[in-house]
Amino acid sequence: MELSRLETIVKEKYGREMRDLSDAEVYYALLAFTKDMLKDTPDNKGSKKLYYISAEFLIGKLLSNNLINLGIYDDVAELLAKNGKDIAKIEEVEPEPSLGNGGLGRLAACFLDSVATLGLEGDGIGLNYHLGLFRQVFEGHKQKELPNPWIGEESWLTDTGLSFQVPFRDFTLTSRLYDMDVSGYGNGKNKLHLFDVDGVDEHIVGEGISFDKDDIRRNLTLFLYPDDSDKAGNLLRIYQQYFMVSCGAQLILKECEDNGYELRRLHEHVAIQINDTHPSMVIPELIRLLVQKNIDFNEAVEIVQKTCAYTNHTILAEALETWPLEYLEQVAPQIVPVIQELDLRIKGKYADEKVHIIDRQNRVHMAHMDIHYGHSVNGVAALHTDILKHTELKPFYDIYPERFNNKTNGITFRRWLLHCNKELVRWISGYVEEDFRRDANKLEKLMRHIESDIALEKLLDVKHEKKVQLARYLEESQGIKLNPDSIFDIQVKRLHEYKRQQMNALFVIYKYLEIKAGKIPSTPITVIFGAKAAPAYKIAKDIIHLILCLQELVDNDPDVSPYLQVVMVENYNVTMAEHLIPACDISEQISLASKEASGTGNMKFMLNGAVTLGTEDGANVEIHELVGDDSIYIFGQSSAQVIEHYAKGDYRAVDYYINDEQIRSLINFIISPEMMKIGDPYHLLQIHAELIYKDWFMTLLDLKEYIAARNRAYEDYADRKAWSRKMLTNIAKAGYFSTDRTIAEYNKDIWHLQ
Ligand code: B1H
Repeated sequence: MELSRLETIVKEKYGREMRDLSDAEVYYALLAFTKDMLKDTPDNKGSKKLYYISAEFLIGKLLSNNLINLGIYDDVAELLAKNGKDIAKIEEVEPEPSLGNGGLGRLAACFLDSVATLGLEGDGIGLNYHLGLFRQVFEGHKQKELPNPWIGEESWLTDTGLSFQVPFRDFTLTSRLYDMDVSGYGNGKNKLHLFDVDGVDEHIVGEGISFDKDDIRRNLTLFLYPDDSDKAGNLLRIYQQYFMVSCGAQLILKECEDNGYELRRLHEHVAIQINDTHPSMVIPELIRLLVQKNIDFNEAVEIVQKTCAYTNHTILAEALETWPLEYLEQVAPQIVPVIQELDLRIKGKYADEKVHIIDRQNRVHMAHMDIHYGHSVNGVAALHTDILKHTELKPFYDIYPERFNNKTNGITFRRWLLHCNKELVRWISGYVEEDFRRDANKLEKLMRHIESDIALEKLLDVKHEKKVQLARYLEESQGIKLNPDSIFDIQVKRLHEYKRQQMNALFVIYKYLEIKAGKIPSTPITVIFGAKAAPAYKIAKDIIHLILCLQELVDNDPDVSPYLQVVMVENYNVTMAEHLIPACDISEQISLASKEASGTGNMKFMLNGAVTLGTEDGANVEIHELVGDDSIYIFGQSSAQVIEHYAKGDYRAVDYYINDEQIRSLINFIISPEMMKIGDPYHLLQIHAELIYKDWFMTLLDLKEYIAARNRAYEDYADRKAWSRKMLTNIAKAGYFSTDRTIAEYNKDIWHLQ
């Protein structure tokens, strides 16, 4: 069978037997073998094709994902074992592509997996960042950023030889297209198209991740989200975005023409999903290109409108892109008249300035262009879509109610269950006869076993085994020792004030002081953080500093360390998530209500039997509805209350600080002598002042309720049987959050493929 091909590759490549190869050699043989297998997998084909354009695709390592989807993982693992090789060790050799920063990019990757799995024809379009986001290291309790090169001599990328000319004001760049195959689970394949430029030069990177931002020919595809705190950074982002969409638009039109389709009928053969506003310029660019191909402007607008749809992922003001028209003029002047004309048509129709594309300051509101000139706008969880309709984008909803729709996010169960938690899969298989691998809703059948002592005990055993495995992994990879008999309480996600890692840190201080005062927890507690902070986001970096100082404080305090441990893992990424999530007991989803559009980590944790401690925000609301009050810990003010606080401006952190002795003591501990001895007084004072005088994301609003809810969860944890019922309920109800469901909905309501 096919596996003999692997043995042939090994012989040809190395002239030795597999058992005599190093793990790295075996990995590269497997890479070649899997690429070969993918070549023989049929392409998904339909009369209409999806293009998912996104600045990020956080795909993670691909070897085991592809082997699972090709249906040969077990056979390969067995063959390796026969040759004395451990597939888990071999997977470690693969560098993780660093093409995303968080949920938005990981969602795009899960989507590609489900689109392929459902047999739909749909490709991703993005950029081939050579050095990724950045690699995080800790030095002196601080985050330091380093380049994260991930493209080796041999990789999943294939040079297609295809290139396009991208005209900028001052020069033209020739792109080069690299493709990766995207396998579907037991189905055909699609592609991820990553555009690049030949001239990009990694040697221009100096100290850390600094480089000459003006040298576009050599820096264009170096990094994802280069620092945009100055004008050069803003221009570079626009260069990247325009480069991505111009290449994408040219590819789409080329494929359409190659298929013999008329460009006038583009919308019958193509659906374009605009992932947040980073690819929004695809709208004017497509119109420009269609006009160049002799289609009348009005008709071009209509065609593009019927082709494009926009997903909104956030209501945070700073993430809603508006570009000065003058900057667009400097980078790609050819699309400016198109945008101006699109805007004029809106201004002619609507007096309300809130819906204009170009505002009085001559800034272009990218989302506004997407909404007016696309046919669909979706939010990513029920609550988020409601907020878009009735608050953030209300003036647009009033004009186009039929365009607004919700698509609650999901996760691919191939990676987040089949790959990362084989022990749990084995346990599920013992209780669910139906094919839950293909239909995630079948997990619901687990509920029949909610009273089965033996099922529950075995479930606890699985969790314990995953905790032991995590402990081993962290010890080997980062030298961190964990106690697998403690509660694993985990918050991993990008660092942002609205996600409130600082509130979690205040709980750690609370627990530390409580233990110091002699109140010992019934079960020891391990609090795990993982988060990268945007390099220019000072407060986020101060929060990391605070957590790392707490880690050291607790570690070195023999009164406390037997009962409490704080760990911040370095360089949190997809691979780390795959180790952490299956081992988690309590999943921290504590964003300020209304601010987390959906969250997808919450779904991964739930699927792996963790119990959520969270606010009624994003998809937590839907998790709560599914599992019921007994299998989740909900606390804090509602999104409606929070939105009202912002409207009235009546939240004052300093009032909480003055009026509540407990809150005051927790905050003041940040600048206590013991903390100042460990940390950098400047940064500790910064975060201390921030929490008292600014606290834009209302940490103190929910702090007391948070402490109470978290303590309740810890107490409940001691009743192992009752806790395991909560775990089982979470796993059983997670089926809704499969991206197979999300993608089926996108297809039914927006794309209409096949
Ligand atoms: C999400 C972003 C994002 N929403 C701009 N918006 C960025 C916007 O550096 N930038 O320019 C980076 C990221 N990311 C996330 O999307 C939401 O916060 C999550 O709640 C959501 O689950 C995820 C996927 O929809």
